[in-house]
Amino acid sequence: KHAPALKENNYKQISIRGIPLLENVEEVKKVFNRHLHFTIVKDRDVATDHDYYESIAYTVRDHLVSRWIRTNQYHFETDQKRVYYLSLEYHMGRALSNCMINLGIENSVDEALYEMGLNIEELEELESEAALGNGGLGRLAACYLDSMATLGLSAYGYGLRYDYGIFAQKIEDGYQKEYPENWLRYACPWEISRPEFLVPVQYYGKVIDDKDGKKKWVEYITVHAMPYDSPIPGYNNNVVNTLRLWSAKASEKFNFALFNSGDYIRAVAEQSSSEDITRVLYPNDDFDEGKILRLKQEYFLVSASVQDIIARYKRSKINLKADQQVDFTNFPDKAAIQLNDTHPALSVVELMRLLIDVENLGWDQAFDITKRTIAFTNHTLLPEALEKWPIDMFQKLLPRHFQLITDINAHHLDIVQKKWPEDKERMKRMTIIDDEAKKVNMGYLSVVGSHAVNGVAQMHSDLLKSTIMKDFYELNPEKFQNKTNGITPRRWLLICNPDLADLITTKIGEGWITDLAQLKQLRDYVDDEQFIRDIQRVKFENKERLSKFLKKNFNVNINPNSMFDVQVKRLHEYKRQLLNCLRVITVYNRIKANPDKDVIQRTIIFGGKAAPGYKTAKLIIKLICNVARTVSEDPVIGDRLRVVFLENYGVSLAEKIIPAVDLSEQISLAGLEASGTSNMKMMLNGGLTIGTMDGANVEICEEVGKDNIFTFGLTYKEVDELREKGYNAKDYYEHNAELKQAIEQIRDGVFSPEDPNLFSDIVKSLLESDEKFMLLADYEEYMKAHERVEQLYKDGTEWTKKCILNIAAAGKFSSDRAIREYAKDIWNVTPTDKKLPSPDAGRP
Ligand code: T68
Repeated sequence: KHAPALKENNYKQISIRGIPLLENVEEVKKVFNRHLHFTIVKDRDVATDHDYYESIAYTVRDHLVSRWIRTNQYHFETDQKRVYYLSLEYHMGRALSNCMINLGIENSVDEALYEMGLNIEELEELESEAALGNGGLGRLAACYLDSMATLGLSAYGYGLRYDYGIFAQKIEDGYQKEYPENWLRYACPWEISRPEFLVPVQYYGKVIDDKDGKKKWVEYITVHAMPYDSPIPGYNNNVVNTLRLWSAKASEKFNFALFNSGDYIRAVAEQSSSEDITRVLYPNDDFDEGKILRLKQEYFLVSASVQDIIARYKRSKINLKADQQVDFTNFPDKAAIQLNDTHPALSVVELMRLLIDVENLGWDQAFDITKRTIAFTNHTLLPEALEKWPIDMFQKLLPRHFQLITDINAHHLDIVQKKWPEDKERMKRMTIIDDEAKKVNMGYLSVVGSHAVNGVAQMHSDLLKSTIMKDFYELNPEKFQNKTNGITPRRWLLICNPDLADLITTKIGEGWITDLAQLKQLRDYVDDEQFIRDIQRVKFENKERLSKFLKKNFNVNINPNSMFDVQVKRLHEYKRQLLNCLRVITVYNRIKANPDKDVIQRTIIFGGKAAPGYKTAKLIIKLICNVARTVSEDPVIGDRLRVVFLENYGVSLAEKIIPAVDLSEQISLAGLEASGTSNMKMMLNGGLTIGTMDGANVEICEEVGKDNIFTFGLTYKEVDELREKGYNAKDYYEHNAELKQAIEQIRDGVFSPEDPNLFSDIVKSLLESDEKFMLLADYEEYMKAHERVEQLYKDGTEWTKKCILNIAAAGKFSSDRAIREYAKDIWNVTPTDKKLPSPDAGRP
């Protein structure tokens, strides 16, 4: 029953990657059988496909282990500066194919499984994905781990091991429903728990003055952080770094009073409440809910990680040799801590606390060390996303930290006052602790406690300096930098689009895999007719594959001969899926009005999760689904237009969609999307962009040239001016008949005949209160841009040439480039392209 399609498998053998040695294949089979027997404890009569998946995962993991141990030994020996990436989110996706590719063993594994009658692609689908992130921010962390390992950095990711990552999205009757996703139901073969490195984390209690005049935190409760380590293999360099995720474990002392009072059962039962800290990922992107459990999570990550970092410093080579009190003077030369947004901003205060209260350093030295160690990345300008904790809540949960922030703030305001003695307003604006609003501003804390602050695309970094961080920029201009985001070319081309990867390699060799700028050599082939045909064939086959997958898994029918026009990303008003929807309605109306006109066939694909509490976003999903239904039920439309909303968009689905994209929708209002990264993924896979001048779109346009991208809409400056003069939706509504018609149809229930008022809130906000997202202001130009798209698409060759130019220009958007910049400008560490010795080559 496992006999795989022979043709497909034969085809996969014809590959430029890692020629399999028969020995390896035999070895893989042996290890696989050993794991099925000894680890899974099954025989072939009762083994399930999932058992086979686990056996192959353990087999691949075995290949990692000695490299992993070796990497740690090597990092100890060389004692180079370590980089610590702290993030509340890691959207890793599946590990199996990534590990096989990075280790260069995928062909041996393929062949071995084939000989045993198993199909690797089917088994891969059984891995539950580690979806411990919301959107771009969590995926960025995952791409950066891949690049740090590939560049040979001694780097560690620190995060939380949520029992439940992002929810599973189902679309029921057009509505989003959220279901918990228990990704740990089957044990995860990639993680190793390390109970011996358990770390205590403290909450609540109070601070007293000790006899020797020191501050002492007492009467706190303790929760333990249990580390789980996962391997992060570099590409083909024998490096395996570590992602350490913390899980909350009750401390036996948690309910000491209850234990002592003899209420043993209750004491044990209540332990689970402290373990709730890492139960679930908050499903908001670009939104701060301000819940105490979230603050507990943030401190949990920070405290466990910073203690771990200090412990590693203390047992590092220089300190073991020193044979004396550990000297923290060199700490910033041995550790760099990067904050992925403000979520781990408490690192500033926790490092201060540990240096002062535990390591007995003076305040000034502790603050100097802290600033030189920590750096901060901002991912958004949206006011509703900026973290500000209520003073009461903060002070109760973390009394010692509140004191330390008060001290840091006093020190900071002192400097501000010296620089601008007369400027009371500025002092008020710049305070970390806002006594009027009774909030602690985590963004300001992050800037004050760091030596470097960066945005995630040039435009975003510029706006940081001129808007939300203006005062701070004027105080410390030298801190502010840009680090334009990137994506890993391993997962987002080599693995997800193997046929395109092979095609590129036949032309320019495989250097691009670790040096993506080499793609520019493809420009030499832009007029090569055979190459153009090959690119077209690969794209078509990817579209066919996606169509089959959607048919099989979602019973969705799409036509691979149509243009795949795709907007997949979290659902958020600022990303303007609703603008796309208005466009869809207009296209629909045009076909109806002019059924004999020759138009290109389009499949318009949406996908993305809305935060469970975000009503408007959820209603937009419903509208898109209803429009899709109306279009598909209309006999006049035929195969000219198809609209689909794909369920449960995440990393694994993205890997299937991205290679099949013709047109990439990146249509946020200028100034609101910090960078975007799906724009980069689609470009790299030969999709053309239709987009506003926002985030990294600006740089995509610079790289590929404005003739090879469809830009439209207000610039940031124009948005600013329009807001200044007053945005009036009715101006656009009254002057554009097609726009008016589309909105009226929504208002009149054309897409919701069973409940004509269903979308009245959407209509109301479009017409009365949309100065935030200005949908109508960009509608007309958006429609025109789509007409240019259509014109070009009619000429398959010209279209494909632009695809080639886009791939050729995507080099800048490699996360390797981004990490090289962080390494040089922020962390002061040096990447290497040298391989570590392979495991059979003796200890380094
Ligand atoms: C995204 N932010 C940016 N936030 O929106 C996107 N927020 O432009 C950028 O490309 C990406 O970060 C990477 O830099 C997010 O994804 C969140 O997910 C988030 C999570 C919790 C709280 C706030």
